[in-house]
Amino acid sequence: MSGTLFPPEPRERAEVAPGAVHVPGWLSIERQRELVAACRGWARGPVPIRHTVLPGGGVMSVQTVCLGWHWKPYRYVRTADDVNGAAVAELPGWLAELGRDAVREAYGDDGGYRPDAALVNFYDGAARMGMHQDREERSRAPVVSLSIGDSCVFRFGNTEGRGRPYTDVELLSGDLFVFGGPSRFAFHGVPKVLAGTGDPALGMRGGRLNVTLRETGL
Ligand code: MD3
Ligand code: FE
Repeated sequence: MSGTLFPPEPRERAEVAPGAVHVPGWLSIERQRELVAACRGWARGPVPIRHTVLPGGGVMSVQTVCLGWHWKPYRYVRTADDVNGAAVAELPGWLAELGRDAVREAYGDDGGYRPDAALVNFYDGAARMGMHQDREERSRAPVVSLSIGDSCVFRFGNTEGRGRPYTDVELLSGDLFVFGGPSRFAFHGVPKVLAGTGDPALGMRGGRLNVTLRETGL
């Protein structure tokens, strides 16, 4: 009974800003299920998924686990001394390859993209991510973002500050977003997760996963 009278609008590929390319529905449902299973494994360890504690004492509502390099505020390290002291898991070759495919899909050329770090973020229905820049990487290579599970509102801002102008884009399960060129240092955040919108076939029991791939240049 779903979607017959009011089928969803087809969502089209869009360059939201120079270098910021949104490709709706890039990941097949099978790929998404594989990523969910892989994220379950990474969440268990060697460094368990956790709420990052910020230097000022704040605790992020998002839960994060890293591969390749561990991100702690505000640098990349090989051992998670802010969690359990363990060495971070390697970035699997298949995931780096998926990142290269993603850049080729967005730009038509992979530009020699060789990601060496992944951040996996889990959002429950109440989690948010405030407006920030990603500037701990020493490479200017693009960031690849893959969304799985519940939809969210993604806020893509400007390079000057956290405020307007910004564009709100809905990210659905399977969407790809690549941020390169002049968009690489734009402020961005996730003001809202649309709880309960994920396909039950993903086997997630709610929430949103976001996997980002980066070249640290380290
Ligand atoms: C634009 N994650 O992990 S993904 C992050 O959905 C992060 O979990 C959000 O922001 C999430 O740092 C947003 C989209 C994204 C990721 C990195 C970017 C957009 C970006 C880096 C530069 C510009
Ligand atoms: Fe970010």
